[in-house]
Amino acid sequence: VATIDPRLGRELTAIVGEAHCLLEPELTAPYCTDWTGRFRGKTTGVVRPADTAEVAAVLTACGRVGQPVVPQGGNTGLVGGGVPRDGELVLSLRRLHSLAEPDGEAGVLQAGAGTTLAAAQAAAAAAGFELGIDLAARDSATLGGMVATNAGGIHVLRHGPMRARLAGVEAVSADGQIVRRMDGLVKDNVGYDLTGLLVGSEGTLAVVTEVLLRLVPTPERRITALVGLAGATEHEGQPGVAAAVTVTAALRRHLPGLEAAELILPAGMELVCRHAGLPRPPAPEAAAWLVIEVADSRDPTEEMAAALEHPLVLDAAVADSEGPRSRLWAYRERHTEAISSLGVPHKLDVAFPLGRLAAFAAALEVELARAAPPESHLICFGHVGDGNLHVNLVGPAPEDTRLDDLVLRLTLAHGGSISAEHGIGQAKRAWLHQARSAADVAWMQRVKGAFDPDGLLNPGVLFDRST
Ligand code: 2HG
Ligand code: ZN
Repeated sequence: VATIDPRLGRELTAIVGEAHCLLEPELTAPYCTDWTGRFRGKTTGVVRPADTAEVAAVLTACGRVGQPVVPQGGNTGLVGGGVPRDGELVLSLRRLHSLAEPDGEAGVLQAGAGTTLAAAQAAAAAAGFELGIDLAARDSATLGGMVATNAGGIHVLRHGPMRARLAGVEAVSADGQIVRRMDGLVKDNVGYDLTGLLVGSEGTLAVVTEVLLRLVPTPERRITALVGLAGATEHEGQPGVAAAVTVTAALRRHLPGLEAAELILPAGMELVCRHAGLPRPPAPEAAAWLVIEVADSRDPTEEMAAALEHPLVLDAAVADSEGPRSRLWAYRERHTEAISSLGVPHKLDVAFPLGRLAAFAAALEVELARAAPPESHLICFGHVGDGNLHVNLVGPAPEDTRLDDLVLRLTLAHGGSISAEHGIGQAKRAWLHQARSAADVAWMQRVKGAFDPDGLLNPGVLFDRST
């Protein structure tokens, strides 16, 4: 624990109330470790403001004494971007969970930054809409955190990432100024796109307090399939991944309503079945599986069956109602917890042009077989429709980044991105300069300096502390 400046402690208590200014280690502990258990640090305290005015007052008070702050939502981040490192104050946004009635005419939903994705989805559904964004951590992940990380998830293929779903934000700067861009105008070119700039800024520029999300009408029909594939041995690269890429490309061409194309490989399938006690999947000996989802105004069953007439498709299980659909999704969605049951994972969230994914996966297997200790596990899965692979390594100690280095070096060598949807956080900060040009990093640092000249917002995330 780090000790708080006593005057600041009194001021924060006066702003948020005693019950929401946590200074005791037993109370602050859950805010100090990330979901994976890999990132943990010390904090001076946790404040839980109730509204935007209180957020602004907290930031102003912290600014006066130079107290650094880590904004935190549902604490489901995977790159250590939402937990304190060295005595920062945790600014928890979870109490900002106001949720307006969906505006069906404008097709938008207004919600506080601390609203969980699941709560926002339920509000949209009650009015006949969806958010067009979904991910496995929906019950805890908050909308503000999803803006800060430009979260992606399983429907990016059709509706884009958080950046595309966002019609406006309200945010507070390090010096307590509030900016609202919540009109939801599709056309609005008055100066810089501040909303766009905050998406993916990982809490380093301002604190998001409210969001306006675009809605899509709930489709009449939605079907999900778990499809076992034969290895595409005649293609270059890892045969299961190559098959998934080939079949996904075919599905995309023939199924305009394709919403999700998710990849599972044998190591992950075996682990998730064992961990979650799931029945054997279709084609148990497959080289890969796809979870695909198609949504349309008409019944897409026949269209999907025709699209699955592909030489690499071995077998499929299809579901068109809620219970059976979520039973198929479990094979994919329970990967993250199944992996954590093996130990503290190293998570490398990388993306490639589709044509390079299989070659990367093959090179990864070869290099890790050589470099990884024999008792370690490599589990890869992800959003194949977006070229996004979640490389999970369990074995090396949390602070041992030699294999992380190998994976990210290989990623760059294959023309990929070192962060597809989880962000840079503290986990990948050291690789920023290899992934972006010197001029690019310099521009980003100028933006950071303009928004947060004293470096009080999420120091040590994205950039080194010294920069
Ligand atoms: C997912 O796609 C999340 O389920 C988590 O992005 C990925 O656990 C992971 O590596
Ligand atoms: Zn993901």
